Amino acid sequence: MTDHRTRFLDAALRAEALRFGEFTLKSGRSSPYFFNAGRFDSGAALATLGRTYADAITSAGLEFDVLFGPAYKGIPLATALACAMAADGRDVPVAFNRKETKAHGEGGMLIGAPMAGQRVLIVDDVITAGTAIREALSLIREAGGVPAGIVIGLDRQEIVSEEDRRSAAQGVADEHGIPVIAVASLSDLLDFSAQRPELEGHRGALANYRQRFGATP
Ligand code: OMP
Repeated sequence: MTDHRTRFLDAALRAEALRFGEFTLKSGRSSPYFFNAGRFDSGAALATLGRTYADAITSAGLEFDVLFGPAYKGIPLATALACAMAADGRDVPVAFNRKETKAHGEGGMLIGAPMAGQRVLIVDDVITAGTAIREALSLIREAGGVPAGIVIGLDRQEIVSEEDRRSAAQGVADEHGIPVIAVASLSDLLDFSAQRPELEGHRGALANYRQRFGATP
């Protein structure tokens, strides 16, 4: 496992952003684990998170002009990532959206750097079935931007559906012709849990879940 994966999973455990138990997902599936990026709720935790995203992007060699953080959870993620990149000497523009249209003031749904004609990298928390990411892709295209890729914290590597057994990340990558990369994945979590005695009791449930909903690699 490359270092940013371990640092990400470590930080997620420490922040209790990664929890084990029984959780109902947006897709209706019942999962033995859940990733809640909202638990990265301090400056230090967000700085660590931003660093792991920046390192994952560098190691994947993604090219883009603007970062886009979809409301709500993508907003602090894109911001933390932009700060980490600035510390590395690259000042990258950042944009995000609001969920409600605002009729007064500056109006509109988009805030921050213009996306028209720019290669836009979407920054989000997690991909399960890919619904949230597809919405963000439409927003960028409506703004005249060119989606250049997607970076997420955790790829749950789940099948799109019983009929389409690709992972949702793979489905989105194929459909839109852009790379989808993750700081860490369910496979990384399984490897990581083998090194952590405190996670020993959860390994069986994670492996069963992957057996049931995991995508064909
Ligand atoms: P998809 O839209 O199905 O890809 O699911 C992504 C969304 O699911 C996220 O934006 C969250 O709202 C939620 N989610 C998590 O935050 N963490 C998880 O571990 C799993 C989910 C989920 O419901 O699948």
